[in-house]
Amino acid sequence: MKILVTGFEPFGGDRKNVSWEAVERLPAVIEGAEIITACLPVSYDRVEPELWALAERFSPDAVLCVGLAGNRDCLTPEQTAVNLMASKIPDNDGVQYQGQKIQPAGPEYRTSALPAAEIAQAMATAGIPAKVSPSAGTFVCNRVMYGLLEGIAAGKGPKTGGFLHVPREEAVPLEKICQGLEIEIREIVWNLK
Ligand code: PCA
Repeated sequence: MKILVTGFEPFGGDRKNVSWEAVERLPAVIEGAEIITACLPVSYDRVEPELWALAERFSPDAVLCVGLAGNRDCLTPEQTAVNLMASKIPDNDGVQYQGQKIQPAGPEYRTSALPAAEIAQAMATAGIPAKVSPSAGTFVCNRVMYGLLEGIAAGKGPKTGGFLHVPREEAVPLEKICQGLEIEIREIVWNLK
């Protein structure tokens, strides 16, 4: 079994992005599954092609994308992606959408293929600050989650996948973020077995 786990490069003037710092530290194998890691660009337009290029290259059974939610104080598995792009800041290509749809003919929302509430509960039980989130926002993280769920629904390769937002290290230490991330991956592997 193979799981593709992605983090994001820094954006918005930050020098690092804790999502990639955490993903980078994952062990090569979790519960017998091979863990493949990659860092995605904070680009509305390039992020999805890059994700599917990785999926084509590695044929993962599941994909978990991880990103930073700088204003949150705990780990938040995402329940839904919305068909909307809008942000107060431009992405790393200088692109800034202000209300455009991701897929003009696509559904308003796509629901995570992963049991987000159960995963948040499993983290909380292990002492990791975590809470399920109803929405991945409207920036690049939501953009890639929507595209990932669309591809899974269309039978593009991975059987399942979803999105995890993590807080800044000032809110939750990196070690705890890494532990929470591993808990989510174990849940994904158990569900696939
Ligand atoms: N967080 C941003 C994009 C990249 C990241 O790590 C977001 O929440 O959309």
